[in-house]
Amino acid sequence: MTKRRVITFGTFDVLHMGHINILKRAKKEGDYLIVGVSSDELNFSKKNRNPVYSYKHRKKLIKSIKYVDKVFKEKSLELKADYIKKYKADVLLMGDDWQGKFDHFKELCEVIYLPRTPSISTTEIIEIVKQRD
Ligand code: C2G
Repeated sequence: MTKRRVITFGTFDVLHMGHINILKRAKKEGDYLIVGVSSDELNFSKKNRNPVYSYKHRKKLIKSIKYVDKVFKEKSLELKADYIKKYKADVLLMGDDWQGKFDHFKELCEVIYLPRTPSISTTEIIEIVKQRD
């Protein structure tokens, strides 16, 4: 039987339970999980700040998670169709903060949005740490 390949994307800066939960649930949707980790430049353009951890470190962290089979660099938000085709993804999976944003890829693969883990985000962790100084 052919493997069902799932692709997901994210910055995954300051790794936390929300990230682990979505990767675990993403893997359950198939057999092989491919993760596009945002480049530092893409993160800056999305969030207007540099990531706390560089791409090199974020890639290493994501690669070491047992649910993840393959990691690559997401260089642009506009390249999703190319990545879906290149990695032969059967499913594009994202957290529901992206609900509806990727529906146009339904002609290429299945598109699934999963609920975000409540009450945790990289931005919030950065704020908490700042307040402790
Ligand atoms: N996430 C989650 N629960 C949280 C926080 C994040 O489920 N509490 C999910 C997000 O929904 C996303 C993934 O974890 O699917 C990665 O989150 P981010 O690093 O914030 O990713 P983002 O910067 O939104 O990048 O091409 C799309 C982008 O690259 C996604």
